[in-house]
Amino acid sequence: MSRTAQSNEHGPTPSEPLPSAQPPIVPEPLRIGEPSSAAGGVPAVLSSMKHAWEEMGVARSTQTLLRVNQPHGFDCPGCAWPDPAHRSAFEFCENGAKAVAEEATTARVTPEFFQQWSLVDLAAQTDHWLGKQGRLTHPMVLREGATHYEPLSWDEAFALIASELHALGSPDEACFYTSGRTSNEAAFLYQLFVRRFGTNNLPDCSNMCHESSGTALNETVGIGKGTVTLEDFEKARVIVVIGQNPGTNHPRMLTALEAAKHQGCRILSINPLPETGLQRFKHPQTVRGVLGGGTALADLFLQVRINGDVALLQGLGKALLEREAKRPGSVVARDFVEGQTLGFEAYAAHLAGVSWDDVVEQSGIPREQIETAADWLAETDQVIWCWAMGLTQHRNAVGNIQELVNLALLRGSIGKPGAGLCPVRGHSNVQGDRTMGIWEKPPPAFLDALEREFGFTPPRHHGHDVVGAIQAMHAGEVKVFFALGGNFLSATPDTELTAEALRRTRLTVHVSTKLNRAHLVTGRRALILPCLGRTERDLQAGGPQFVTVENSMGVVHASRGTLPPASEHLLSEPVLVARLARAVLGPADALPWESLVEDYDRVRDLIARTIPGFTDFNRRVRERGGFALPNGPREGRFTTRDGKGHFTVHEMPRLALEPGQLLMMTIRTHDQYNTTVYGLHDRYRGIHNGRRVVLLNAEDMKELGVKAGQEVDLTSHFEGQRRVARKFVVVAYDIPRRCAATYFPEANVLVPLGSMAEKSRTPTSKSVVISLAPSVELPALASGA
Ligand SMILES: Nc1nc2c(c(=O)[nH]1)N[C@H]1C(S)=C(S)[C@@H](COP(=O)(O)OP(=O)(O)OC[C@H]3O[C@@H](n4cnc5c(=O)[nH]c(N)nc54)[C@H](O)[C@@H]3O)O[C@H]1N2
Ligand SMILES: Nc1nc2c(c(=O)[nH]1)N[C@H]1C(S)=C(S)[C@@H](COP(=O)(O)OP(=O)(O)OC[C@H]3O[C@@H](n4cnc5c(=O)[nH]c(N)nc54)[C@H](O)[C@@H]3O)O[C@H]1N2
Ligand SMILES: [Mo]
Repeated sequence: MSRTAQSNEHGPTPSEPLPSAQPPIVPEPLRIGEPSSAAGGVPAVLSSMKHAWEEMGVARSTQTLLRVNQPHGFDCPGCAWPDPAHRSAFEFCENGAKAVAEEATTARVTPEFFQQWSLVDLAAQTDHWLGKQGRLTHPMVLREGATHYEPLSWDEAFALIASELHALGSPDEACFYTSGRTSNEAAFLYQLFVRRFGTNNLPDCSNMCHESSGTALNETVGIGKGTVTLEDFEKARVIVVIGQNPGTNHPRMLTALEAAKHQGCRILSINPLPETGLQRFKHPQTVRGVLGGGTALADLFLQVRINGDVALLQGLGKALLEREAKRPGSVVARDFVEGQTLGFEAYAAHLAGVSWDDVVEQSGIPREQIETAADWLAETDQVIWCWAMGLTQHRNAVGNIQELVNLALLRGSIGKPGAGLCPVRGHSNVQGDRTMGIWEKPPPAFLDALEREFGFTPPRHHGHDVVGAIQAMHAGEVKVFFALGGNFLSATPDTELTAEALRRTRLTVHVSTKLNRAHLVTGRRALILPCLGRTERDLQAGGPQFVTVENSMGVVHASRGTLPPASEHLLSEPVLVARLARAVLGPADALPWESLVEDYDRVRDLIARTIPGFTDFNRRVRERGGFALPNGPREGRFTTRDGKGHFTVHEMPRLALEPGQLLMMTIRTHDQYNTTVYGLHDRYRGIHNGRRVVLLNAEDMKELGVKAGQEVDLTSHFEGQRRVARKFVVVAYDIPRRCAATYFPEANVLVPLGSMAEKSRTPTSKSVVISLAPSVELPALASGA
């Protein structure tokens, strides 16, 4: 396997293969069992312990896991679900334990490792294998034409980036990506540096995630965030979980749902799949949960067709308005609607024209079930709407979310206890990063504040989002790509096209904790810059530092690592950004970058002076549990320009499939964190030892003439373009007709770059039109050809 490192001035010869952008297709001894009947319980405890012990050993596991989400510990790098006021000693879940183990592993990726492994050889390994190699220890460079990374000093790394950035024709020829784990302090400094450099090219993972929620909510209620707190879950009478799989992706949310159930709250689950976590939950950290039968969660499960949500939500609205017509004043929150909202008449008129036949056909839900759900919504206004990627990644994603806002406005279910909107965020600080100004379309007021505080003229024209960045790199308009975290190559749509876009740049830079495929598909030159993770001690000249994050419910709190750093060569993200800024902006730049990061309180003072809601930041963040940011709609005040909540009207999208075509969603297994593959078990869905599967309805399988266990090639269809992914194993599953499911990121190659949500430009990762055909053996091709 090992080849010696070598570089030459002329780049790889044409016959040399390029590192592959997609994981290799390896034989997987797939085992299909029954989906689990309950989430959590003993298997969850065993699974957390297995991952933790394998990566960290027993003593380190105990020491580390006891610090997760504690007042003096670190924020779990898993998800953005908030911490309860009364925490238990074990305030983490199975998948949080895996996220922590992934970072706190004792394995290391050293310069010797990179000397042994060429990029082509590394790219032939699976994503699971890449992650298992451990933490990155040194800054590494891929010189022009080289086949291997080699170590370099931090100063050399920053000088190299500075020279490439200075050589650009305009600052807009560089893009600066952010993944949502970056702390508030690092994010604030980063956007400040990027804008001082002169561009708003700040794409982030949010563009692929909850951008549709932000767009939908800003337009209708005036804030791009949710309006509930964790306490609202204790008071709600109905909680709707739509397009979200909390059992896997936000397991601690199940605790809140279980508590709500015990208070008599009903739970309505709307999903194409009967996700285990929503059916029954055994709390893995209570005796009752581990030994008992657990709690049945969902009272009603509406098995909606993929992208049938607008139809379903309009059906619910229609059913509510029919009840109102029978008993005027019984359902529509008249005072609220008249006093605080606009657009109700147009909405009601539109629903009057929607036919029940269309609702039932397009949603796939029988009318009786819609009527039952409508009865619940008519009985109480204490309703919380929770959603995630099942709503945000469709062409009509903004419409999906605005239709549920319509229902909340109709019943007056915003701005009162036990009611409101709850987009459940993904990355642990994705919401905070946006608050700090990581946004390619910064609001003018934000730029005005930067201008006032820092005395420079920030660029005003909008920058590239994720899709725009890929297109611009592909067109040769963006020549330097810098990523603060994440795995841009594998997380984005259209893997092969994105790979080509990255390869056309002059320089790609990744600030990372772990090795991933984005390090292997590079510009002419590339850097890997290793940084501290959440779990690690951050010691600067001013003493031990902590950082801050904002959770899904707008609460800002501290996160303090305790483990010794994985290597003495790591920089913290704030320090890394400050040193980069100095190298690029030069000694004359007036900001005291070096001293700012000696003590992060100084960064927080700048945040307090520029960002609304952060007054007295340093004092308030030291209070137990942190503090909540202002939220108009939560406080009963819409913050739209006219101060009103807005009803909106949307055409019902119609399923338009040709014979043989299916609508495919790309989803997460129980054993991954986005592109990080922890293991090969999707335990709750009963799929073991493999990820290259396609879940199909048994009736569709018959019609298409495919059998369980058979290998098929998937072709996606978009505007006359075709994309192919080879060798997926067919699994018969409880999924609506003409729907299919595959796993992210293996199926990203099928997601067309041009297929985006209207307004939010989020790739439509849950609405991919595919057809399938039995796999045929192709003659072996050189990889990358
Ligand atoms: N362990 C773990 N935790 C995570 C992550 C992880 O990868 N692993 N990722 C984090 C991130 S960044 C995010 S954004 C969140 C993601 O959290 P989720 O949004 O829960 O993640 P997905 O697996 O994409 O699941 C989408 C869910 O929506 C359903 N769905 C798909 N299409 C439709 C539709 O058209 N209508 C409806 N009603 N439902 C639909 C799917 O069946 C699935 O249950 O989780 C965060 N937490
Ligand atoms: N088809 C399809 N595509 C999708 C989705 C989907 O549902 N379907 N979901 C989308 C969503 S919701 C999201 S959020 C994106 C995710 O996109 P990204 O955020 O870009 O991807 P991740 O896989 O979360 O990034 C993992 C990498 O982050 C690095 N990392 C981890 N911790 C740290 C840290 O503390 N600091 C730094 N600097 N680096 C760190 C590690 O090197 C790791 O390899 O993917 C999107 N892509
Ligand atoms: Mo996400």
